[in-house]
Amino acid sequence: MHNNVDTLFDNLWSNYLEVTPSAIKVHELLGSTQQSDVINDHIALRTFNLEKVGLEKLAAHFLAVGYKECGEYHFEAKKLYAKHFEHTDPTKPKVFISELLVEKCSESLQKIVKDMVEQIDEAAVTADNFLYSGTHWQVSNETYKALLEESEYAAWMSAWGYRANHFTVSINHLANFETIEAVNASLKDAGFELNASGGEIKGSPEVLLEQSSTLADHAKVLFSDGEFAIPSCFYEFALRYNKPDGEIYTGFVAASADKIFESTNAR
Ligand code: OOG
Ligand code: NI
Repeated sequence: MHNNVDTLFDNLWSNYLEVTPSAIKVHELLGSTQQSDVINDHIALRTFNLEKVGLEKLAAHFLAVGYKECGEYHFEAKKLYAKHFEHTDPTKPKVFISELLVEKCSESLQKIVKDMVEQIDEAAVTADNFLYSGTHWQVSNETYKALLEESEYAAWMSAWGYRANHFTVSINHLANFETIEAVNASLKDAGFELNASGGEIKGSPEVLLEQSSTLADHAKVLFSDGEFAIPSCFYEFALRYNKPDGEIYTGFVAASADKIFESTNAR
């Protein structure tokens, strides 16, 4: 396990950039040419709720570097469960980890996912690099497409595995933008496509969090039956509001998160 939180995020970031080249353009556009100028509100990771690789196995890597569990979320229709984690240092990104509730899925999906997870070496799960280790299996594009029919989340996992599926710019910390509307307008002017599921802006000042996101980049995956470009990872934007007690809201909003998941859907 990592003992340094910054090294962990640096490694997650470079791994994310490998399949999300537009993230560099996003930073340039929002007034930065250096990664360190943009404060990330949070990152997100995905997994399956199987014993070997469940949410808690991913969380252990963050607990080891000073994170605490802070909230939980249910997504009935997508068959997902999630928790979020915060560091004692509030300038460190929050972490959102979800897992697919495999037993709620079809027999055929269960078999594919169990076959994938069986191929992971038990020791790999606690190794330093697990959270940015990608896939530990190879599926065919046929299998990917079959998963896509039932669960976009499962299909994404089969192709990309363990990596940050997005980073999130904290709009609160941007020097040149005050509103999420202004951020979205600037992204669209620059040619980015936004995730419009549930509207371009998810949430509101009333729920203390507004979010938007780009549609995932496309990147090539070497499947067992050939190379195909499919949706990889995306960038999110978050603006947080103060609670009545004057403290900033640090949680997530399930109804909004439900739509953010769709940022990896095919265009
Ligand atoms: C996570 C989606 C939820 C948020 O900020 O609400 C989320 C995912 O796509 O894995 O990131
Ligand atoms: Ni997010």
